[in-house]
Amino acid sequence: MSDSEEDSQDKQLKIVVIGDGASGKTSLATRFAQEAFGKQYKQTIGLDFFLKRITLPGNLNVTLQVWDIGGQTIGGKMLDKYVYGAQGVLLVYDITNFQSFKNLEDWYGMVKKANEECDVQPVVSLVGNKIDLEHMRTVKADKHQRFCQENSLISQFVSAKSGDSVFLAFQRVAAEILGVKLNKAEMEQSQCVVKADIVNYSQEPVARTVNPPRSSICVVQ
Ligand code: G3D
Ligand code: MG
Repeated sequence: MSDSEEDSQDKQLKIVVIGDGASGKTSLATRFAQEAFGKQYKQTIGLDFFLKRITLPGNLNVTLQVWDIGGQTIGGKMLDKYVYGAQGVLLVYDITNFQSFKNLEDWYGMVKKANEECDVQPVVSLVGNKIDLEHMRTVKADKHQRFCQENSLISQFVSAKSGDSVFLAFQRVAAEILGVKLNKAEMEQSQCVVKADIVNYSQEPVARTVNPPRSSICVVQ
């Protein structure tokens, strides 16, 4: 089988990163996309999603369509359109900001509501970000764990700044969606980077569109 034939068989999964402003969503997405932290991605106004290909055990190539909700807040007009049809959701909070954790109940409620007509609810992971600031933690780990247990969420702690467990956070969600089991060695397996698409909407995306048209392309490496 040729490379192009293999490419065309890639599964594509929509993963949405949501949570309070300043919890680190953009930093997390940047880190995952570019293995970098900071500036570059922030300057890209109107980014809706990028694509990144990863390989799961069994040589299963998966392309993740990662959506960053930008500056939208709960109750935002377009939010349900971003979240609709997501197979995976990263619910992100800042471990040094208790309010960002508290607000996750609302964010999670919104996710469930936006997908209530879908046959399958998305795989959801609770992501405590900024673990490089452990000394400033205000959200106790047992509160995090309880929220996970009560709602059957995948529990993860990451640092977008240091890069700690960021790749794993996305990989675990993709694996769970596809029913693939990861062992420790596999979790550390190398990743393959593909092109990222940057989409700018001049108006609202059409409701219930998972693959909107692309207006420009940038290469993530
Ligand atoms: P958002 O997209 O959720 O709104 P951002 O959040 O990614 O813009 O991040 C908000 C601030 O938190 C940024 O700081 C960013 O650098 C910082 N940040 C994000 N992730 C981490 C992390 O893992 N550790 C630490 N220490 N800081 C993080 P500024 O100062 O640029 O506003
Ligand atoms: Mg942001």
